[in-house]
Amino acid sequence: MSGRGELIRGFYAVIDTAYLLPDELSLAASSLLKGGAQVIQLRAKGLGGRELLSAAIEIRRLAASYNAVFIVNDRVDIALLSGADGVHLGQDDIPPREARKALGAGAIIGLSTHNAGEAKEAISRGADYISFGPVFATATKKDAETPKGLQALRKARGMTSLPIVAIGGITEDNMGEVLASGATAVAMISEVLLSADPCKKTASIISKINPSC
Ligand code: 3NM
Repeated sequence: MSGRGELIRGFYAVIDTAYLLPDELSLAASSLLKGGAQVIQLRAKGLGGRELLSAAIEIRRLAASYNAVFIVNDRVDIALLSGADGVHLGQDDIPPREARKALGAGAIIGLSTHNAGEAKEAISRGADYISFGPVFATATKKDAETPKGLQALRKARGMTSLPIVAIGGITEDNMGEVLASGATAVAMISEVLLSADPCKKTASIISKINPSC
């Protein structure tokens, strides 16, 4: 396994414009980082480049102050210009190897996968980690595929040595079985961003993943 993906484990926080206005992004990032998030992704579908870059630069600064990893969804250009640690790419986005040409050898490159075949191919495509989903039904991603379930997650686990970030319908209640099914990390969007207190929610999730005693 490439070592670059090793930092992707535990709770993978996502700051998403599905639930946040552009001027709420950095405050939300700050809450999740305060709650203990060690990985944070900015996912801002539809936001213009200027606003997106300015949010990315601010979240880059915040993440660095917490020693957390910062990943930009989809946009290699924004990852490069904001100095992010990496980028998360869909199957039809710029291929991982091309993204690495722009971002450099040390960049952490994630690839979305939705079945065992895509999970198997990810290493040879140059990814450092994969996401796998949707594990359960989700209202956050409008074009999400039908839920794959834990059996498919276990199958994907058997196909690759890369870290797997499980995504889609994951909650504090079901994350235990998701991690037990082979996920290296769990990504949650609505569970955290729609909670009454995203900082406390993050802290609670993390304390269950890494009990301190
Ligand atoms: N990607 P929530 S599912 C962004 O299957 C995303 O690749 C998915 O949001 C995939 O935690 C998803 O609110 C949405 O269900 C996850």
